[in-house]
Amino acid sequence: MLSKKIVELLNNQVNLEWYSAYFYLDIHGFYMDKNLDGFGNWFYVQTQEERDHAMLFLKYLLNNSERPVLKDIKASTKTFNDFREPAEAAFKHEQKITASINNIYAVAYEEKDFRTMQFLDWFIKEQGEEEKSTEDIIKKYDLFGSDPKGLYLLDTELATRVYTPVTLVI
Ligand code: OFO
Repeated sequence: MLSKKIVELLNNQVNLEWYSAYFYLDIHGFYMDKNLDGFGNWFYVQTQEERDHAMLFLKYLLNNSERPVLKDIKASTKTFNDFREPAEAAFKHEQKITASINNIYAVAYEEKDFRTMQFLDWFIKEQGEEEKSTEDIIKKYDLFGSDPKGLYLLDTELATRVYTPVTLVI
């Protein structure tokens, strides 16, 4: 049985993951509107992954006989002045998500909730990848983004990202 505190944190994480999906959908729209379809594609795939993350937290609650409590999903209020800012916002956002997951892990550890710790292991690793992949876009943009041909090639590279459904067994 999960503690009240863990249930509350997991419900909050469901909402955060949906917010991530919504946030990246907004960034997708920003880039598509600027005809950077590769950047747009990358963030659309990211949106799909975030939806999968939300559903995994939701399923974990259900598997533990807890009815998920769905909350309102905030709309992003961010505005962007150049092509770099959305990637930077995404990197910062992922750092916040990492902190949130680490916090759930720390509470589970305190409570000796080994099941939740094991469930979260995948997310701990995933957050390392999430931070790296968003930071990589910033680094590549800094290297090539100011040159139109470089920007075009980077956009072409980001267009190749393909959505693969998360197949975590929980
Ligand atoms: Fe769900 O990893 Fe990003 O936010």
